[in-house]
Amino acid sequence: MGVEREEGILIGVGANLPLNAQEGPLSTCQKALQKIQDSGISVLNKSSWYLSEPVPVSAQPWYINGVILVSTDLKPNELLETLLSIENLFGRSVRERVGPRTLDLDLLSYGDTVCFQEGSPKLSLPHPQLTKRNFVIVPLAEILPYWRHPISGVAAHELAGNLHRNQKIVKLSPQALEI
Ligand code: PH2
Ligand code: MG
Ligand code: MG
Repeated sequence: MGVEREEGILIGVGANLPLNAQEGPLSTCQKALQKIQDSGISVLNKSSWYLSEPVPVSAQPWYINGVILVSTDLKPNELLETLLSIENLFGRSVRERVGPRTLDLDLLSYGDTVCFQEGSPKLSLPHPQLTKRNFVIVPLAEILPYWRHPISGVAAHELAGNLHRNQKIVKLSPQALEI
């Protein structure tokens, strides 16, 4: 029997500031997915949206977070550039590293690629914080439970079975999604 394994290109989506008076972070995340598709990147699967406590705990609004599985011919650096340009469309400006933001698109993993690229933009694959954040682990395990970390080999469902304390996360109900 083969070992179950799921691979792919994974993107983390997050937001915790409204775009304007009419559009909150959930709307921004949904629109960002549309923009990703419009740039020729296929969204193969997407997690539910979650509300998550800021990590590290800090005085800023809770985040909307989700994870998507995509397919693209873009190389990791090209994909990263595309994600940064979409962040900029939604008013993303450079602020503190873990400060609030209108949209954050993080390249979490790109197949089996392992890299540590310094410079601008910086790119480390898989994302060094991936296993430290419930707001990535929980949505990832929802869509790809058998995904395995390219370095440690630990599966998403195993990470989800051993979540970090003090990083609250709740799935938004389908009702909440209709707002
Ligand atoms: N992003 C951060 C810092 N902290 N916390 C949560 N809950 N969700 C995020 O997306 C997030 C964060 C920096 O990218
Ligand atoms: Mg981030
Ligand atoms: Mg980011």
